[in-house]
Formats: sequence, structure tokens, C-alpha cells
Amino acid sequence: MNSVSLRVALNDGHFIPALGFGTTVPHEVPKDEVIKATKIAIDTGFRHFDSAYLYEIEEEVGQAIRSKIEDGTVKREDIFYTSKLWSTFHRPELVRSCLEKTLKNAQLDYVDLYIIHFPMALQPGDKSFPRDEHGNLLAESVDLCDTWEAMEKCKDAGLAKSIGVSNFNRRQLEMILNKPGLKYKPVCNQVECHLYLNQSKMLDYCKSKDIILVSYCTLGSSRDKIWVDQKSPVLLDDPVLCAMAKKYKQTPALIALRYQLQRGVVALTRSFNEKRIKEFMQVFEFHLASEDMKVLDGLNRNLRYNTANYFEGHPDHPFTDEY
Ligand code: WDT
Repeated sequence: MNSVSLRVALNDGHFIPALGFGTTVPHEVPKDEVIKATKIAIDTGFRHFDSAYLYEIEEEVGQAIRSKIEDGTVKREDIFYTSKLWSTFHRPELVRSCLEKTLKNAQLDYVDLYIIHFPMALQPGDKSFPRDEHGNLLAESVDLCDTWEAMEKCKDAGLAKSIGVSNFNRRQLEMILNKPGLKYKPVCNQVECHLYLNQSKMLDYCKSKDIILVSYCTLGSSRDKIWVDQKSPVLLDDPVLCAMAKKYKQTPALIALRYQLQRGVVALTRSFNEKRIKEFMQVFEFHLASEDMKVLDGLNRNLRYNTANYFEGHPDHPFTDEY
């Protein structure tokens, strides 16, 4: 079994590969590295790529995918491409324009999945994080249900095969699910999820609503200085995780990934290192015993690497609720 064959059904009839490759690039990494890594990932068997308008990398990711289509490795329909609506485009009349920019940048006709990046609207304009002269974030209030209706129109127009959300708490998900006249349920909620923040309550809630939980920071994040607290513990150094890796003759990263797949989470991962990208495919070659899954469940400590501190003070900040 490999990532090509392991796909998970979405609530709208489409399928998503259980293992996805992240495409954000830390500031110190040249953009060419993303092209290289994406091509290696496709050659290795990855078929699911997670990107966003915010990342300013969709041109390069699209170029890498196109080159792998041109050389005959894959067809467009083999690839699952996710992008995200940025917060300055939440006004319903702006939603489609953000998706169209993504499609133009990546040179794609459609995305497989389009998700609301954060449940927090910001004032429209050129800046991703608009601020006033005092440095205060320029938030605005746009009803998430209105944004969602514009997302539904993108699906109806064929620009997105599936639509979903990201970084939503339970209350915000419920607002969408309870919307009068809801046409499409979100297919997923993409949230930070790993051994130190295992999201068991959000996962149970999503399962009860036939919504897929997609995990980001699955290996404990890139620890990028601009958004991760450098004092936070390094997930892949966890002694229990490392001991289990030894027991299974796998790496800690593979145990952390396998844990998510076995509990029904669609897992995102990322590396710029060819050896490690190839190593990820080993996740389909072993099984964790249920008692070991329980040991891994016990590592949870509700530790968030991405506290979305760039949105600090936003009235709709999702991480103020328990989950
Ligand atoms: C600067 C810009 C700091 C990382 C954005 C923090 C960070 C969103 C990813 C992301 C942010 C953020 N990512 O994919 O690695 O918190 O919005 O999607 S962020």
C-alpha cells in the first residue's frame, strides 16, 4: 500500500490522499527548494499538496506539478491540490477573486480543495496582515456564513472540487453546519494536530459530522522563529516517541505520522531533504499495535506550536475556546 492507493472519502463524494505534502517555505529557504522538493515528492508517491495564497509559493508549486505532468509521471487528475482563502478576502464579493489569483499563479483550472485559512477576517488590501499606524491589526467582522456561501459558489462554478475550513473551533464549525439553507458541508477542518496536541475532542466531533480532520504541524512544526516559541519542546526528541521508534525500527517522524493515519486523520508533512521525503513512504509499511496507540495518546499536553499570534486580539480568534 502507498499514498497513491490510500485515499479517504470526503462527505461530497471526492477522495483525499491520506498523506499530504506541505509547501510553505521558511524565510531562509530559497523558493527553488520548493520546486525541487515537490518534484521529489511526486516521484516518491505523494499525490496531495497543501498550499495557500498566503505562502506566495503557488507559482513554484504549480510549475513543479506541471513539469511532472509533462514528463508523464502523473496526470492532473492524479494530483490533489489544496489552497486556502486568505483572511483579507473574507467578504463574499472577494472570495472568488482570491481563488482566481491562486489558479492564475499556479496555472491550474481548478483546485481539489479550497479552505478558509483562518476564521478571522482582515481588512482588504495589499497587505496580508494590515495594521494601523499604531501597529494594531486591522480586523473586520464578516459573517463566516456569508463567506461560506461564497465558497459554495466556487464549488458550483467548478473552480474547487471540494470546500472546507481550517483553524476553526467547534463553535465556528457549528455556525456553518447550522446555517439555514446550507448547500455543502465543509469536507474538512485542517488544524494543528500532533502527539502533543492530539485534538481528540475535535477529532471525535468531526467524525460525528462526517468531516475529515487534516493535521498540520504533524511532526511538531518547522519551529520557524517568526511564529513558533523557541522554548517549546521539540516533538521529535520526545523520549517515549524515540523509544517506540526503536521498538518498531522506524524513525520518530514515521511513528508520529502513522499515529495520525491509524486514527483516521489525514496527515500533512514536509521536508526539503530527499532522503527524508522518501522515508515518509515507509509510513504505509508498518502498523502500530493498539496498546502503543494508547501510549501515544498519553503524550498529549495541549501544546500549540502555532498560536496564530499574528492575529492576537482578533475578536474571532479560534484558540480561546477549549477546542
Ligand atoms: C507570519 C505569517 C507568521 C505558518 C503567517 C505567522 C504560519 C500560517 C503556516 C500557515 C503566520 C501561518 N504554514 O503553513 O506553515 O500563523 O498565519 O499556514 S500564520
